[in-house]
Amino acid sequence: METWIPPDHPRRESLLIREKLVEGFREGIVVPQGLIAHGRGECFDYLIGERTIEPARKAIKASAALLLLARRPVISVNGNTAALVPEDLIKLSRELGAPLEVNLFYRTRERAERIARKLAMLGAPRVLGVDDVVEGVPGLSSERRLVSREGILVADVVLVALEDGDRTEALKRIGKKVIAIDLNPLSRTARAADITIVDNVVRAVPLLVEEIKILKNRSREELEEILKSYDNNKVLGEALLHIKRRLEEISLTLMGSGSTIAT
Ligand code: PTJ
Repeated sequence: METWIPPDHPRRESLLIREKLVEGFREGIVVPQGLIAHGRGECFDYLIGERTIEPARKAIKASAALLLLARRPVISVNGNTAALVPEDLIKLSRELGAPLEVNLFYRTRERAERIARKLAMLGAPRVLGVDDVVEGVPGLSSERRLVSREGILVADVVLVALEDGDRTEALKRIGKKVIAIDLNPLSRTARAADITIVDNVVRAVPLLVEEIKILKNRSREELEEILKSYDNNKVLGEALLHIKRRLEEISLTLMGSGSTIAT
């Protein structure tokens, strides 16, 4: 990727992530609205401190357990995740033997094909959601209602990221378990999902792959035990408290250091 960002720029990592999205936009993978959605995510990432916080680690462990217990897990891919973490999603798909499914809010056939082609070119074993879609999510009027007959329609667990609350709620209504990756702990998706990983997809997906490798050989009983002790509302509350404490600390440090204008 060509970039003008200086190697010593203090916000280089964050700027490089933006570049990936801009490149995805130029390739016709990301929609302009995806750039705006990312900005909202960046803001929450700034508030949590741009690192994977403890509540997210708990959610990642529970997600790994749920995905390993699932009979038919499916990984939903949109424009932003296809631009940001395509290789990691493919690793996740391989590790679980679960298909990737293109599912878009701003769906056009051309963009769905483009995303599927990109994933296939990078080595994805199975990509659904282009020619195989049916109207499979009752009560959902957005294009996200179009789901694969062999994927989300028959899945028991669906992993979503940068999602709209409507679909998460609709998937729950038809009996799916939903795992969401969302930097905003207040979003409807975050609150409706069974497990919410409050973290940036660029950190969360690789960590999820690692956790699945660790838990892969555990018994069903052990995995079920992990899920029994998991409480999503508690984890969301902990994420919010983390933000509150962090802001308090920063505020007190600022106020203690003083900054009067010399005259
Ligand atoms: O590719 P499409 O057509 O499916 O459209 C995708 C977008 C992202 C445009 C669509 O799903 C959308 O509008 O999403 P929302 O409703 O804006 O929700 C995005 C959520 O993801 C917000 O809560 C953001 O805080 C969060 N978010 C943004 N960037 C990241 C993120 N969460 C994790 N990692 C990020 N990098």
